Amino acid sequence: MSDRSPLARLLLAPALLAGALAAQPAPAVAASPARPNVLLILADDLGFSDLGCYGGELATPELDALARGGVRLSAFYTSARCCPSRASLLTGLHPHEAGVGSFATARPRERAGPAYTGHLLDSCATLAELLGDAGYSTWMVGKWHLGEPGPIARGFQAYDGFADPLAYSADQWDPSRYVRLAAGAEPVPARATGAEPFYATDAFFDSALEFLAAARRQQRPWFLYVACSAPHFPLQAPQADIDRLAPVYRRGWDALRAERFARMQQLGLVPAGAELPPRALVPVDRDDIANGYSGLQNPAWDELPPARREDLARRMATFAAMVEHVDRGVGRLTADLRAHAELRHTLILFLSDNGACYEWGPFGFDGPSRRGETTLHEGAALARIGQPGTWQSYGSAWANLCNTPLSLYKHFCHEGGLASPLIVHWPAGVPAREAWLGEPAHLMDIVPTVLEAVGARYPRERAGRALTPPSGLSLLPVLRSGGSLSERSLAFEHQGARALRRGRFKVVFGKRMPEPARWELYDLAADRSELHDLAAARPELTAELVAEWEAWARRVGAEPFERSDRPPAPPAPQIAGRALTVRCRFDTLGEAAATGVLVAQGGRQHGFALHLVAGVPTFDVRRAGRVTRLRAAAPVHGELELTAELTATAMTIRCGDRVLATGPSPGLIDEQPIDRLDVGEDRDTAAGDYVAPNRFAGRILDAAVDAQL
Ligand SMILES: [Ca+2]
Ligand SMILES: [Ca+2]
Repeated sequence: MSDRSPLARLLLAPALLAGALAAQPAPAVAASPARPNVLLILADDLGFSDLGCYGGELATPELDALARGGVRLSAFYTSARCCPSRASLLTGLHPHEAGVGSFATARPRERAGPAYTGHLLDSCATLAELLGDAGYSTWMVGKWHLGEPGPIARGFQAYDGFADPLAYSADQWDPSRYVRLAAGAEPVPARATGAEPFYATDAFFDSALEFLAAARRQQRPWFLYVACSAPHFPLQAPQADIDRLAPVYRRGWDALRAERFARMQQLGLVPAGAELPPRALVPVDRDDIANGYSGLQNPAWDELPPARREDLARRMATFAAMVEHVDRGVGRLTADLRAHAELRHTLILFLSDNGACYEWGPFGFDGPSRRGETTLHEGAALARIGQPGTWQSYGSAWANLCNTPLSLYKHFCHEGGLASPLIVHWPAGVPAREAWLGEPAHLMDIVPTVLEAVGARYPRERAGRALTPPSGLSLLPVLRSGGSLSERSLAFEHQGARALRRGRFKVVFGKRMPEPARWELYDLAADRSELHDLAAARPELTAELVAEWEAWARRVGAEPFERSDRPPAPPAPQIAGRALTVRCRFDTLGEAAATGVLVAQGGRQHGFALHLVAGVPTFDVRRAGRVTRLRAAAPVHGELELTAELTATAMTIRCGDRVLATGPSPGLIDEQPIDRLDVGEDRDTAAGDYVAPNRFAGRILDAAVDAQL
């Protein structure tokens, strides 16, 4: 970074940007029927039925107009979370093939394999790179969330968005969280701090318009990727919008869910006669962050105290206002395209990156995620919701509304995690279609679709590197004339959640449920809400689809397969009624406050876990669901060996010969756990008081469990 003042760097920005543009190849021709412009707009954590044209009560007239002039898909799928979805969207690959099967991270797990590298692999090309090669100018605003290499290194000429390429969210009101990047130039602030009221979603669309103006000067077709960070938390929006929308949401999620469902039936998105599912379950998690509803159904609106309802209505009104700002931004872009006679020759795609987000209980949270704080705002404090300095989510019950009538939420491979709206608008290339296009499609199809639309091919290699061939298929034939793609299955894996859809049937494996996770089978043609599990009635079909999922998981390196460089966990020892000695030698790889499981056996009923919490050696023993925790007094780091002992009378943690902590025993674990023995993580349900799998990012050098009668 330069040591010039931020203001000097800001003033340099236009010159640097112009310099970056001048370095591009000579102008060719602007958009044409054969080479349309491409405008890809991504919303963040928008629910399946939030848009007006999908049945939502949110006012989204601009997106509804695009839908009327284009095509809407009813079975479009994402990847259950922001970063894997973005990886898939930009590369035409499954997230695992692109290197982002789980989180984007600068510190991939030691033995997780290339599917979990945490940034885009060299073996994939981005849509920006491919369209740049095809002579397009390439622009991005918003949320990257794929770490380094960032948007410029991966093919965009200019970027205006998150300063932190790994960030999953940022304060919408704080301009210092955003940066402008251009090829060959130093980063500069996206906006002068304090110069004018800053609101990120509006600022992203300001920049998008600015980029369009710059693109036109280049006389080439352009690709603009608008990656909104709305309506992801923190829920923030101008107060007047929230005031206006709050009365809608004071009516509560039960009434609004029923109304959405009825509208979806009128729109033909849900079959007439379908049943509205009961309120969704709150996933099993720490009771503090789940607002006391861990494993329970979301509460009825009318049963909540008035003060809670007021607080929640404003949270949801803030979410709705964020979506309205996205819609208005889309309207500004389409007006600009119309004014420049470009709308006809621009392929516009609008989608969300995953389903609505439940984090973490029905009342939402305040402040850092997972800290377990939910503030009930009353009186004058209500008006502060969503304003500068706040950080709020809206919780699981509103997310349930936003995903009406689908099952569960973001994080899950049930339909509520994976299903997104997709609107395609391209007057010169795709005729408007009133009926829903029901062909199952996936965001990895966007790259092949766009490449076919612009007449480009996916190359076998690029810049001397062999590329993984795209796993997606071009949707253009079905967008143009309906019908079906060649028969294929769509498979998913994200942090333990799994699914495979083939034709009308889907197998799905849950997590964080009160019952142990197992494969479920649904007939989505009859039961899109995944209410009637057919696995027991159709065991052969279930096994066939599960085997297909496993073959896919092995092929793309999705967990639990292909982690060949991680030593297989030893067979789980018999521990019921025995004294235990758990030993682990490990290296935190320079991390001073590492967190994660060293050795764990068992799950949410019985088991033990030796783990680190911000570097502090911690020993959890779970008996009949209850955890007894022993903690060392201070954190550790580096390469060392810890030993944890459980006897009938004591729990002890040692480092070598030194006792770090000792305390009374809750007794021996008196039943053999169902979950296996794990090293470096805790699969399936959590033996300790944390969220499974709670992976350790360091290196496990050796581990053993000794059980003595
Ligand atoms: Ca997201
Ligand atoms: Ca476990």
